[in-house]
Amino acid sequence: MARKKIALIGSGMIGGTLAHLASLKELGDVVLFDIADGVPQGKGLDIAQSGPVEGFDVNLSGASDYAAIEGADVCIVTAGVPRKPGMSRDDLLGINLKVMEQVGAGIKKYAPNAFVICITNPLDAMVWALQKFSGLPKNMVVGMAGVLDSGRFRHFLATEFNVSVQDVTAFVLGGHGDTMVPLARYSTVAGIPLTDLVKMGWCTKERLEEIIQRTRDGGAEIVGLLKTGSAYYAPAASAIEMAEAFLKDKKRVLPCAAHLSGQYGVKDMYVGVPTVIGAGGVERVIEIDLNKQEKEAFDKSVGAVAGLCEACINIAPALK
Ligand code: A3D
Repeated sequence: MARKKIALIGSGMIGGTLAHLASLKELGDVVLFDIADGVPQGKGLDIAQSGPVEGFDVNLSGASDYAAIEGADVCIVTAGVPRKPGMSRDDLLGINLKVMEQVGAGIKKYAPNAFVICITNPLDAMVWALQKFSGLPKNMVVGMAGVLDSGRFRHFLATEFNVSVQDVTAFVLGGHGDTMVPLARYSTVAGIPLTDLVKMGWCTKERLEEIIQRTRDGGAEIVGLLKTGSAYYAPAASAIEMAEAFLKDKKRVLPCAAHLSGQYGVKDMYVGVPTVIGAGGVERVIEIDLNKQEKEAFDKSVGAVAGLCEACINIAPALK
């Protein structure tokens, strides 16, 4: 059986980390693509030279011609620009929308059967535009945000409670932005909901609120520290988890920016919801019960994403 092919469109900080992780896990052969000629080739060669040391058999190549992604099984898109301190994700919209148009055309021509994971920000609007530009089936185009946001929430909770990250599950809904909705009721330590842990005295309601706010600001905290760009290790690890779920048909239950066609009362938008990812791409969108307060927070987040999609349509009317 031939190896799978993973195309990384954008070979910057996240793209390079994706190539490294995909190689370490032997998920398939890796093609790095970027408009900055030399960067994908250089990173590919560097990682390939770690192969004999790490013991992985993966062909790594770099290119600045879309023909190189031909027949890819998975495309992970990070092409575009990241945030600098003081910028919101939404400030990136104009530049990155044009990038999505080029990337969509490249994928449509050379990798129409791929499972496409978009990471470029502002995430929910970019993945929506990328699906339209590429014309790929909606279940085969998905955005990475929820795995990262819930990973941040899980890390903060595990540290707070002094328990293993393995035993903490967390649930984050909505858009990948300041309005994201971490759900305490559906987040647990070994199955015990956070709301019960508060009752059991593990932490106060106020402290939990602080952790939730830190989760919402998780990306900005790292941008503020790095000063030259945004997070890349955890975003790359999160996208690899999604790619692996598809390639190995694992049917993982993962929060992703998925296309909604009426679920949660949302039509033709990408918003963070729990999904099942397997060989069929997004095989199911899981609709959970939200209480009044959660629904209000979710709807507010959806409203923010809708505003970004409108802004995209103003720039590229063909998206309508
Ligand atoms: P960076 O290291 O700048 O890499 C981006 C790469 O894209 C660069 O190498 C560019 O040369 C390349 N590029 C620019 N335009 C094009 C184009 N038209 N075609 C092909 N390649 C192009 O950024 P990064 O890797 O740190 O971040 C990439 C994106 O991910 C940014 O938009 C970030 O905002 C976003 N991001 C999203 C999350 C989420 O959780 C959704 C987290 C972190 C970063």
